[in-house]
Amino acid sequence: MGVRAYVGLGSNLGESEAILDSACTSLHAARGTRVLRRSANLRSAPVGGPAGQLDYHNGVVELETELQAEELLDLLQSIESDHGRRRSTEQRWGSRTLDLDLLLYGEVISESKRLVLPHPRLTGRMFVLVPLGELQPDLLLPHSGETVQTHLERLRESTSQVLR
Ligand code: A4P
Ligand code: MG
Repeated sequence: MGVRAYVGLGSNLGESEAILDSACTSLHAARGTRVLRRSANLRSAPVGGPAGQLDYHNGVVELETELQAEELLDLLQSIESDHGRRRSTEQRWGSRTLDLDLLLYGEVISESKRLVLPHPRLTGRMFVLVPLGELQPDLLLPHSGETVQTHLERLRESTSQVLR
């Protein structure tokens, strides 16, 4: 039995829906990793970053993986670059063809330079909590001990983030 992990998918450049589909296919085909479930895609206004960006398409997948967390991050970054992501020429939070964020890797908490788990902005983002809550509303987040649903309800009361 592998580790259960959750990956956030995002795109706001190019054929975003087709890119997210293709990224899921690549994840499922990768050694030691399979996609168990995928949320519906949702569209949302960009959070942060330069003005004038197009809306994002976002979703979340649930994986079972035999990879170590850092190996899974390597896989996510190689799938991003296969889909035209060019980190070196980007502005922070600028438009991108594909962003794959490792949201949760089992119950691991990590603060290493390269990998922070759970993902540091997970609980502040509607475009992550809504699709994650569709898959696993009762999942306990290891750093807070609270469920996805609880975080989602709290964020709904305080945020101005726009979902379409
Ligand atoms: N890194 C550390 N922890 C992780 C993790 N858990 N998962 C490091 C993935 N990467 C992690 O990421 C920068 C570095 O974070 C990596 O080298 C890795 O070692 P990146 O993907 O190169 O750059 P980024 O995605 O631009 O940076 P960042 O700060 O991770 O941005 P976010 O948080 O991913 O936000 N608005 C909407 N509506 N929808 C979106 O999807 N996305 C962003 C990007 C901003 N606004 C958005 C959306
Ligand atoms: Mg990212």
